Amino acid sequence: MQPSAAERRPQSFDRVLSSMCTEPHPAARRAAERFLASNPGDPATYGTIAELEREAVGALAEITGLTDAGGAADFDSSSHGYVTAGGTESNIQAVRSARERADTDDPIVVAPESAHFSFHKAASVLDVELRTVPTDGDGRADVDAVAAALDDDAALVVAVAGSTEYGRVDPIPALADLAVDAGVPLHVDAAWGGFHLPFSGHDWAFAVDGVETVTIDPHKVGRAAVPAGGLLARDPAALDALGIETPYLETASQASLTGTRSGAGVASAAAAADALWPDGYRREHERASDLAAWFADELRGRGIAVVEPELPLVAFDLPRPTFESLRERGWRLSRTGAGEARVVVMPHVTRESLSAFLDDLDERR
Ligand code: 0PR
Repeated sequence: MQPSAAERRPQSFDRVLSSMCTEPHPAARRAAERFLASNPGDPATYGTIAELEREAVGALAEITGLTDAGGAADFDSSSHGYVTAGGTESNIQAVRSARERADTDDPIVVAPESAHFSFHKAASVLDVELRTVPTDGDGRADVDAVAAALDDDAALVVAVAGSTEYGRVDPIPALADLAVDAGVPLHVDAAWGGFHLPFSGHDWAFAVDGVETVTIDPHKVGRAAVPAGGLLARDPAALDALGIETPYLETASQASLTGTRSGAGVASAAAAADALWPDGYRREHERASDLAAWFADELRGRGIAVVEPELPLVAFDLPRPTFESLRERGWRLSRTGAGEARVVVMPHVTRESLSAFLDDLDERR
């Protein structure tokens, strides 16, 4: 007989290789449990979680280069962002804000085809046209193709910093130049990549003029609890554009898409950043990058074609029968649209787990 829901245990992360979720940091887990019943959507009632949200957004502002390390004394984090329910909400809200601020009746969002499917949801919900353009041969946005897709109705350009399938980082400075010339904001989706990029040497966020909004998810590489996401805006007006009057709450306006929100997500995002920013995240970036490079070498040594990793995500050729038989052995793998297997080197993925995976792979080839 199945144990009751209260007694069931989640599956272990040991063989989970393509998820972008991971084990939360122990401090994040404890904070999540304490704030399970607090609603950051009602900050005047739940003041402590509102304060933790300001801290979490303050940390995300440092990570994305909106403020310097230590934060600016007069920086009001609550007017520059909030903790969302994940990358999908952040991307929908970035599109919504751009639509509200654009001077056109038929707004268009231009995005590389590598953009996450949440932009298709955004276009559908918000009744805007999503114009996707091809990527270059290596999976990054093609700047000329983006330029060609811009016209007077363009409301937003999207860049991806850490693509879902290949971990690619678009040429953000070039896309930002284009966007500035066209008078259109640039949104950067760093939902997964955002906790690696401060250490990888890329120009990717608010340090680049023209980047107006950024998605960065604490519940992925940030090691907060699911589903803590982040939306950041350079200009408070971009967040104001999302505000809806809240007649019966003590606070006058709400920018989030959802109403009641996860106090666990918010508290754990603040606690994880407290524990890990910057040194812990830097160490994890270095560990995961080294491990991805090692794994790519091991695969190549077996004569397997590998997509050279940029951030710690390795895509490689794997015939379908081998893929299926590894899944049957319990390995949780997924495939790119083009059919490669992908391994996302998340904090729970170790040299030991990848060695065990390679042993199973060797047996099946
Ligand atoms: N932007 C990027 C670049 C993403 O990779 C993702 C999620 C999102 C936005 C959307 O984020 P949320 O799912 O938090 O709304 N990418 C993964 C994907 O769709 C999400 C994922 C996570 C899938 C864990 C499976 C899984 O086990 O593949």
